[in-house]
Amino acid sequence: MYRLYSWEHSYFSGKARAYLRFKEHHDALGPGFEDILATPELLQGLLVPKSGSGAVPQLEAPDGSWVQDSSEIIDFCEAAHPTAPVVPSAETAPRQCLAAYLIELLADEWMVVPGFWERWYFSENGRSLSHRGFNEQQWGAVLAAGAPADVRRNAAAGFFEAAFGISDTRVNPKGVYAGLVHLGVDERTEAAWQASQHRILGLLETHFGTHDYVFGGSPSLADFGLLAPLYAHLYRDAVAGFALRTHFPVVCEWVERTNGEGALNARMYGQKLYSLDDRGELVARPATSDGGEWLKDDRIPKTLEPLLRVFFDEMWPVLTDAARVLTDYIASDAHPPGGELPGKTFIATPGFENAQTGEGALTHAFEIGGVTGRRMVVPYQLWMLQRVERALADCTASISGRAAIEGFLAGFDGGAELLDLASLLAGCRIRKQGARLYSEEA
Ligand SMILES: N[C@@H](CCC(=O)N[C@@H](CS)C(=O)NCC(=O)O)C(=O)O
Repeated sequence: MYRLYSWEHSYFSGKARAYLRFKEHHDALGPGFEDILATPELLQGLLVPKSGSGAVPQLEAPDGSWVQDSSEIIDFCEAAHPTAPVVPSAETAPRQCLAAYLIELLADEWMVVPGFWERWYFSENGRSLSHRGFNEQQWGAVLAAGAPADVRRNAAAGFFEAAFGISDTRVNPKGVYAGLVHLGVDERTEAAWQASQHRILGLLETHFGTHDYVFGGSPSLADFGLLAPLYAHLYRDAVAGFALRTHFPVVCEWVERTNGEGALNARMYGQKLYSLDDRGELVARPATSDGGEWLKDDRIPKTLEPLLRVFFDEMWPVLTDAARVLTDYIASDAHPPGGELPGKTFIATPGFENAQTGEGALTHAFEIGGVTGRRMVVPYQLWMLQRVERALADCTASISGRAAIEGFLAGFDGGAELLDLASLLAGCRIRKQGARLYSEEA
């Protein structure tokens, strides 16, 4: 069997787990998978020695290979198990294919900021709305798995103090609180990040009002990507979860449907709804919208376009600037040819703190919602853009594909720039080995 090492409360674990459940549901995952709680004992005694990294999720394949990150887990399994694909075909559905990768990137590396912020903001001392107790419970479930509840909760409370300095987060940010600053969240920008999240949730509430998944009646890479912020942080965490259920109930339904567990009301892939015929016999039909399938003829629903517009409005300018900063860094004396680059999403990578914090060589000014801030460059995002570049090459390989993509991208300010990803990435190509990133030698 595959073994997924994960945590319930982990952003990227929710994405990988829901994907694996979908494949398993379709009998498309060979021997299937076991979801294994990645306790500290397993992290230190197994994951770090085997893969060199203690990040979750990680997948151990039946052949003994170890795979991370979540995008590679999906790529690895899609290559090994092509039945019930989650990426629309580059040949027959190029627009849906490209959109899937862009939405994955937006969800993984842009929506992560406000999702991460909500978890830790509402765990700080003195918040009138606080889910600190819930957060201790969910972390304790990993840190002291199987111990009595009070021991679990105390283990997390002690960890939050030791690792994150939770009683002094604003003056002396440590751990996750330092990570938020590295990602460009501070008292000036936090409302703008939250507004970005609300903008996206509002768009999704409308979209999922008509279509049960991003491209119709069956999930795709785009849905699993969106589940990363939406499941562990925005649906499960108590303060964000209350707000989500109250203001975005249709998005909540989609979370249950995409997570693929306990979703009878929400309906999910493979489920049937029944009517009665003249003789009172059950007559089945697909329970999800659009006949239970992706929309035909490479159709991008109108309600999805504004979500892609968020990508081009908010994230694309930051990515293009980050590519330039990384290009300069790689060309500088600070970086040996082919040398290692920072690899973490949530926080400056140990060893790169000088470059990724303050005014360091791997930081840059950015704007969100009209407010400017400063944040670290995350080379992993440029690695994800290389994925987009590969998809784009496949999607535009035919004359008709190229025409479809050019027409599609012309609908977004800055969209046409994506066609020239090769120039943008020329000086900052990245080689990924497990969790570690290196510059590609020219
Ligand atoms: N980009 C990665 C991120 C993995 C990641 O950052 N995981 C977090 C939890 S959601 C983690 O394990 N952080 C602790 C660490 O990096 O040591 C993915 O797609 O899987």
